[in-house]
Amino acid sequence: MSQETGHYLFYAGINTFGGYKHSTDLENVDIAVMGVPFDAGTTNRSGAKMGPNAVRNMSRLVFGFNYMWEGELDLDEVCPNIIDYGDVGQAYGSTAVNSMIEETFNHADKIIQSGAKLLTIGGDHTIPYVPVRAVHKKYGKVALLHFDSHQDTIPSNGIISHANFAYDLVEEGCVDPSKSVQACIRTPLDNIGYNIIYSRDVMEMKPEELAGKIKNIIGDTPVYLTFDVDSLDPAYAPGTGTPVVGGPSTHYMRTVLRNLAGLNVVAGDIVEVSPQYDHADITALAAASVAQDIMCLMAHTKK
Ligand SMILES: [Mn+2]
Repeated sequence: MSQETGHYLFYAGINTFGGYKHSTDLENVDIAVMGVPFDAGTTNRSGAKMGPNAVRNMSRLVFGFNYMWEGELDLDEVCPNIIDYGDVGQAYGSTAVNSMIEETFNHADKIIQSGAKLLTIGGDHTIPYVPVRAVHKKYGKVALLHFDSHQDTIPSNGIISHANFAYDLVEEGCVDPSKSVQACIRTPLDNIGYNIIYSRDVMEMKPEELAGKIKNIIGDTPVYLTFDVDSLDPAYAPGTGTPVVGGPSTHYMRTVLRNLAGLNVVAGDIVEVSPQYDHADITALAAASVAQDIMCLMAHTKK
């Protein structure tokens, strides 16, 4: 007796993101998914370097279906050439941050210049330094759409951690904060000019309303979307280094993303999954699901 198996059985075969082929050939690629297994920037509990493979593993359970976008967009039809680019930027020791940034930039730049959309799987929140610089090089000043419980706007003053990119990238001129949104914030710092939507206000809004506010602010500016998994309440994403209670559910945020269709998302990431603190892969599953939504937002611009 033979059975039809293959990619429908997520536990079998070599692990690639979503079951897409592993390749670094960028010819006619629609979306490249790249892992950056790096967490030397964490200020509290480390472990996010184990994130890319944990998210890859659960992604194969997720990508057999696409319920959130049914009737709106068929990802594989709009984007027939999606690749798992593999991992880059792994580094340790006293030069880890600079090594990660240098190596990862070469790959991110190549992917963005090829015309492909780039989705990076972290890794900690140091990672956006790299793809945001790469998209700035191609598109000029971009809007940052930043879902997080933290603002990450502490000036690095040269000592780069996962808490600085949203400040430094404005200072560098890569991000226009007046066109950008930080949402789900619940550890307030000084505001350096971003449109901030605090978590307590998010929790009072329907997801459609939050998406509408975001679209009004960003308009048609090219967007870099960074999704810290700790934007979700720890009940839905316990496997992360710096959890903060008081955030939305995974379904709520997926509905927000679904309602952001039309934004010009040129690249994005999902970061801060730390499988060591996870339970039953709940956080990796959430991250893989959100990754699918971000890819659909990217695909939507090609429709
Ligand atoms: Mn965070």
